[in-house]
Amino acid sequence: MSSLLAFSLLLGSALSTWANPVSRQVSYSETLKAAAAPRYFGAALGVPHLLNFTHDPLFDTDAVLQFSGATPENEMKWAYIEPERNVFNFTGGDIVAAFSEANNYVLRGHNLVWYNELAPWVETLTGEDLWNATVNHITTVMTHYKESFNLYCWDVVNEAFNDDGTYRENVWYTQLGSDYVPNAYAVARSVNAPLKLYINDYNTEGINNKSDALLALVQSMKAQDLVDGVGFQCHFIVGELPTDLEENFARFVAAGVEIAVTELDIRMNLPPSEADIVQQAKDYATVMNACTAQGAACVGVTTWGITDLYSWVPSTFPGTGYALLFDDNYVPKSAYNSTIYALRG
Ligand code: 9MR
Repeated sequence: MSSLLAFSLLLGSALSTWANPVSRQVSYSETLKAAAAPRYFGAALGVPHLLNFTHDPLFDTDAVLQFSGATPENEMKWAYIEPERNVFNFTGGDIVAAFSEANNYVLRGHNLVWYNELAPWVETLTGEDLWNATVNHITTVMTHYKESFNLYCWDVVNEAFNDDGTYRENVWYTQLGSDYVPNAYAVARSVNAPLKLYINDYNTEGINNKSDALLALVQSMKAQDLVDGVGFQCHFIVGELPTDLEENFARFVAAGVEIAVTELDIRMNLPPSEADIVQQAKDYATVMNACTAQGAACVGVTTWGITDLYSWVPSTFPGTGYALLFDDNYVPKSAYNSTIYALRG
């Protein structure tokens, strides 16, 4: 059997399992998605994770039923989707999108223009050639997903700024100057006008030089009808949340855009201490409260994964983890209860 056929069969059986979740091992009296409604409550999902769902004896389909949103953790990034110039591979992104549709999730497109996980060939381009390749990428990817799936939004430019509020010196900034940002949004708008266009970043959750720069850019792009939403990633350390989260979210809402918490996790040193577990529950509630305080303008929350088992945190920050709402065995934590409590108001 060809590996492609084997993969298709695996995908086929996986999709039918996802569409008809049957093996319920834990029953919850409440769900994140019910508490969050009318907002969505999403999770980053990766293909390795999704494929494990059907084989992993620990997998509990009720975890899937906790959520109402998804972001592909990596599968729609440039390096995966256009690894060679004009050679597009939508396989991974389509798996996440199909899973998302089968479960009626709100699906966020992530992302179109990012310095990281960028196909190496892009970094060799200059001037107009780089811009043409970027227009082709945005247009082809957005057109594919417009025709095949029902996305809620796209992160068009991801992580454009340095912490001091200057532009990050990625290949686009170096070659094309800061206009690459609004120009990329203009292309995205021309491909799919009704779709929400987001700008997404980290360390912009509190009021600081970086969020000041982001706000100024958002105000300018909003005046040109180029941007609809701002994603606050919220990769936090327990006990170290910005104290002005709510105030900062509010100034973006005042600029006329919607906002979303897009990549939430709150890490701690391992093994977790009782004090950190309690603090984490408070911190998750703080994030929920900062969102709900914005009313309808905060449209949803996404955690960067479901279970700690598949979190990016331990490999990136060795010695830390326990950052999500479900532990390695899909057991919900104190933070799960505090999240629901806060969302319920
Ligand atoms: O969780 C993602 C990890 O698996 C990847 O190796 C990494 C690089 O592509 O990206 C991680 O997700 C990032 C997200 O796409 C953008 N914001 C920061 C996230 C954590 O690094």
